[in-house]
Amino acid sequence: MISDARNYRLPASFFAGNRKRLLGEIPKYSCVILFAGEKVCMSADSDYRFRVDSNFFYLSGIEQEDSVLLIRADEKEAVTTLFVHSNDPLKERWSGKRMTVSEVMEKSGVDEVFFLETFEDTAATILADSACILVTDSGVRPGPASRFLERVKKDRGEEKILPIAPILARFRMVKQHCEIEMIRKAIELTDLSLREALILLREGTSETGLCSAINYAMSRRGCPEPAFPTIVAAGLNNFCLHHDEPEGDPIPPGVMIQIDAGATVGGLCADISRAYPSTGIFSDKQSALYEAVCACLKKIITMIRPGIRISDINRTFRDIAAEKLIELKIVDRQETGEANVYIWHNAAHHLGMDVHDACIKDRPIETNAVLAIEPGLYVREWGMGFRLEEDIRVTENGCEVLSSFIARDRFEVEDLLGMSGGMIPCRPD
Ligand SMILES: [Mn+2]
Repeated sequence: MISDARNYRLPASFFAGNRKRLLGEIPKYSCVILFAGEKVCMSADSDYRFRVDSNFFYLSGIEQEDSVLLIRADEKEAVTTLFVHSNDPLKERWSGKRMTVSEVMEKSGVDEVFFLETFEDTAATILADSACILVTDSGVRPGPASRFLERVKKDRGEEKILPIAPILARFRMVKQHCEIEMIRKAIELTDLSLREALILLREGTSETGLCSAINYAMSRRGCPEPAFPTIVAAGLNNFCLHHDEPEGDPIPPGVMIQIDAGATVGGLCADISRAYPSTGIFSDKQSALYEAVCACLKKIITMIRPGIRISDINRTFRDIAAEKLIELKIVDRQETGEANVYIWHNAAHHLGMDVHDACIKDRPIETNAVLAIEPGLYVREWGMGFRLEEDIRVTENGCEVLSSFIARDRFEVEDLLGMSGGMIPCRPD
């Protein structure tokens, strides 16, 4: 069982392997240039916590801001270089230690490491070389990648640019063994965090209480930033899918609590959703809707195998969901189009370094793809709506539910909550 996320990281051979594979797919005499990204200002002189660009990380293993990766592919061989911040003692006094050259070498396995001060000269040389094909990112966000792309377009025109994103999306759609191991650990950490938080429910708590408990459990085990803002939505807040500003009022008895949370380990994400009755025991209506969503989830899991597409999953989900809504008498059999009123989102996405991971839209799924499967139903008339979400790995003839050990069965959930229907009055946080 995981005790600390910091004990796990992808090996340098993973990043070196990704670079080698990329070289097999780009023309000879090209230059790959990728940017880690920069810190983003929050307000005045405070920045948001830095989050590295995932494509940069996939090829370098480095998470330090402003770093640049350069791969020069000549006729015969390729040289990989990382440009990183120098170890400025004054900056380190304020902002903490930067990686040393040998740490960068060890984590990334590149051929050489230079300080960023030398990057401009190198960039100018590459841009002046009219034969060279530049392989770089689209730079959708403002930042160094988009600024560099603008410069290339101006100096060289668009025809010498090869976008890297589609190539890397194709790679990233199929996970390697070490990535799957990291996702397994991220799921374990998410499970631990959920279980710790749910203990609070026994004595009464708020959305804020649960949300902070989940984040705290992750953080103190080496995951200070979850894969995405933790969602805890009780009662009518169920009807905000990304309710990530938890409220401090006590959660009343008799409502459903949607939790959607995920830890990251080694740069890979988990994404798990569960729904719990605040009283600890499902009422008849809660149980009926819960079983309906479970049935959708189970049905989807049986259909997953190599060759299917995300759109197949979504179509199956909508069909079975409509059937369940009719069974529950929420929708009339004569008006099945009405089911869409209660189906608010699709039921699957790729999962990896990004929680909604890179993919080529609707490309058939291959063995070792990792998906989050998340059917949900939202019924305003009943005052409740929720999704249940599992993370799965596609196998040669089906799929493995990586998160199967996290209580989901209705009776397992009631056991886990351990409240026997009696909740001690809520205590505001
Ligand atoms: Mn998800």
